[in-house]
Amino acid sequence: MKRSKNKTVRAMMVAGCVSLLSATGVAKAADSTSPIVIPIHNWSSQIVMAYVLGGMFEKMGNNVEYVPADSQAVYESIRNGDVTISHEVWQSTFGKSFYNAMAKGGVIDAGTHSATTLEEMGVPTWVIEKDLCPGLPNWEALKDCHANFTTPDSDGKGRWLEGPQSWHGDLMPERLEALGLADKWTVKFAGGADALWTELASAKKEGRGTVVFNWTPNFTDADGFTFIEFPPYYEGCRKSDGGDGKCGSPKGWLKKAANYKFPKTHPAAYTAFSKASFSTQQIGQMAALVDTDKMDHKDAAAKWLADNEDLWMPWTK
Ligand code: TMO
Repeated sequence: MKRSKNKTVRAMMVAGCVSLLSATGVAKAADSTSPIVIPIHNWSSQIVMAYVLGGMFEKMGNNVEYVPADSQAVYESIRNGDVTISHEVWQSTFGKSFYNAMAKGGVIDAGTHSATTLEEMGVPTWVIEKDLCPGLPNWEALKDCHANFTTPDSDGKGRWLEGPQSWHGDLMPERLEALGLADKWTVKFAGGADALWTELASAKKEGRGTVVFNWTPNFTDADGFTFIEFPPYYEGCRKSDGGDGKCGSPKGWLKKAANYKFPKTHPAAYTAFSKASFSTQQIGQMAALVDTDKMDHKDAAAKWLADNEDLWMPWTK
C-alpha cells in the first residue's frame, strides 16, 4: 500500500514538473505550499496592497495568510520568519528598524517601488490660502502663528496632530524642542489614521487652522495638502540617531522587504514580489478606494486587481 501511494505521489510530482516547463523550456522549481505570511498595519494603502499582493500570489497558486502586526516590530518578525514580507517599507518611519533587522541577519531588500515618499507635518492647502500662518510652507512661519492652531486640550499652544505613537515615537515632540518651538506648539497623538482624516474634514468645515501628520503617496495627494518645509534631513540628524534633531523628514524611498528564505521556498512568488513596483498614483488610488470611496479593504483590492491586470499579470510570468 505504502509503495503504491509513493508511486502516485511521484507521478504527480512528474506531472507537476512537466506543467512547470515554460514556453522557453526552462524547468522552474515549484513554490512551497506553506503560506506566504503578509502583515496588516494601520493605514489604508498598506492594507489594500497586502490584499493586492496576496491576490496576485493566490492567482499564482500560492497559499497566503494575513496577520495584524505592529509596523515597527514587524521587521524582527520577518527576520525570524514569522512574517514573510513587508511591502511598504517607508524610509522615514521604518528605515531604521528595517536596516537594524537586516544587520542582525535574516531580512533582505526585495526592491524599491517607483513611488518616492514623504512623511511629514503639513496643512490642508486652504489653510495657506486663508493665510492662517503667513510664510508657510517654510517652517519658520510657525514662530508667529500658533494662536490660529489652538485646541481645547492644547494649553494655549498650537497643536500638531501626529499619527499614532506606534509609528514614530517621540520624533515630533523632539523636533519641536530642537527647533525652539516647544513653548508655542504641542504634539497630540491620533488614535489611528482615521482620526487624521476626521480632523481634516472638521477643520475645513469650521474654517479653523490645523497642522496634521500626513504622507505621500496618499489619497490626500488629490485634495490639496501642503507639507511644511523643515531644515533638510540628513543621515543621523534625528535625536534618536544621536543628532541635534533640527531636521525634517527625508524625501525618501519606499522599499519591499522579505525573509531571506522566501526566494528559496517560493521562487516564483519571490520573483513576482521583487518585480512588483507601484507608482505614487497607483498607491494613492489604493488608499482612495477606502478613504474616499469608503470601500472595504478586500473589495478595494479585488477592484484594483481587476482594473490593473496589465500591470501585475506580467510580474507573475
Ligand atoms: C507609515 N506612514 C505611511 C503611515 O507614514
